[in-house]
Amino acid sequence: TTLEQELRGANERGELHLVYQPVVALPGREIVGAEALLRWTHPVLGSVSPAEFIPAAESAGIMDELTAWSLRETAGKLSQWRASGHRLWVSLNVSVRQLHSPNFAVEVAQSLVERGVPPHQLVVEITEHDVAYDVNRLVAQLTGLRATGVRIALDDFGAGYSSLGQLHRLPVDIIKIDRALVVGAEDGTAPLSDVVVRLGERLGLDVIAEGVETEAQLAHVVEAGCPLGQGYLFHRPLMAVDLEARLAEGV
Ligand code: G
Ligand code: G
Ligand code: NA
Ligand code: MN
Repeated sequence: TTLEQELRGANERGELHLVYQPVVALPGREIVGAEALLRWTHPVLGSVSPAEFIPAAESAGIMDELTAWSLRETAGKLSQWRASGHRLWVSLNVSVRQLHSPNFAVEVAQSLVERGVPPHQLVVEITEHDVAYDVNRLVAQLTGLRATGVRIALDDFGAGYSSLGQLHRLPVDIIKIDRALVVGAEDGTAPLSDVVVRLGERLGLDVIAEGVETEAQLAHVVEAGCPLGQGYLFHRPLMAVDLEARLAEGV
């Protein structure tokens, strides 16, 4: 059987779950948000990487369903965390294909309203790569989504498919500096991450340095004035209960 066949029904069998990788404020490191990441534990294959199963889910035509499930799951957690006094935001990765589905903005708004979660607590991440497709259409979709009050993050910024020339047109709130520019902070890419931080300041956008793994990389992004960070140095992607434990320690 193919991965696609195995994926059908995986959710009903309870094989999927979300993990949450915290985003911290710099330099204090308090948790202000988290990125939700899908995980699939296959009964025989074990943990399958989203890099493998997301393309399979797309071609099996079930990615919309998985995104809808992730959305409801996330809204449920946000609601639960609010009730415990934690107002962190959560971001969801969404591919352009989901974004183009006609009811997406309505589904997002409904899931949040049902759970009494203010829309600004949800962030939708699109990747810089997706900007290359059809910018006019993307701008229209993002504008509709953002009108619901949800915030938009541009992921993997600086990874190569440069959206720099389009950035001023894109209705985004947050730029995530690609890991490659952060990990290389010690060996030559430092000026590039500096520039992205300045760009964020000039455009009034929040900036997250992704993939921070070492104290030296952290020192660099802090020196550059980057307001937010994410990476193994701070936290790995966590099961919801483990995130809850860290949040409880913080209060
Ligand atoms: O978590 P990990 O590094 O293994 O993720 C690999 C890739 O899969 C990343 O690019 C990440 O953005 C993507 N990914 C993880 N969860 C989701 C999801 O729920 N939807 C989409 N579209 N991509 C995801
Ligand atoms: O493409 P995207 O940026 O959404 O990918 C997110 C993925 O990056 C997650 O699956 C997560 O596991 C991974 N990740 C998060 N922090 C780090 C880090 O510090 N180093 C590395 N190598 N990967 C990371
Ligand atoms: Na992402
Ligand atoms: Mn990312």
